[in-house]
Amino acid sequence: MRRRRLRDRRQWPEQHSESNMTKTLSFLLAMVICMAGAAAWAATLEVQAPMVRMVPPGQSVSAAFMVLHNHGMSERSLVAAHSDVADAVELHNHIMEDGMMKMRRLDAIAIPGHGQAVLQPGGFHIMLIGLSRSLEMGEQVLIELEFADGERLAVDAVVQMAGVGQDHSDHSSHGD
Ligand SMILES: [Cu+2]
Repeated sequence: MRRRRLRDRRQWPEQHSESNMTKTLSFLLAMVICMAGAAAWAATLEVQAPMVRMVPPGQSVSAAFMVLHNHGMSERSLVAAHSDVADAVELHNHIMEDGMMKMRRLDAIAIPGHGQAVLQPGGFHIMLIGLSRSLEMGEQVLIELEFADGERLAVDAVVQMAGVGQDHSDHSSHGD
């Protein structure tokens, strides 16, 4: 079907020379390899323990945390996140400046090849600004992650108290 469509569009002559056929075959083969490659490549990102911090009704900001695993060789880059529970969704980090913990907006969070990026309280996080509704304990919030190469990954993040289910205890900061 795809072959016919291509042929029609390009209006190839009735009689195909052998080299044309060879070209067609290698083109199709390249496409198949490409598609197989894309599937394998998409599976190289893994999201672990996605969660959204439970906040009291009326509070307008929250944050999402998770661990992003990159099973591929090359670095990946999280460049945006989207969710309909908030008016704006931003990538943030906490930095220590003049002895104070401050939040900074980031353009991207890098996930090294065969490495991970940990989004957790006091560190990298996805900031949910202007919550469009109250969060309920235990509910799942859909968050779409957008990567530099255009890949989008949808994750269901569970609303829970921050710190629960996380490996790293958080003594350093209660600020975020
Ligand atoms: Cu923040």
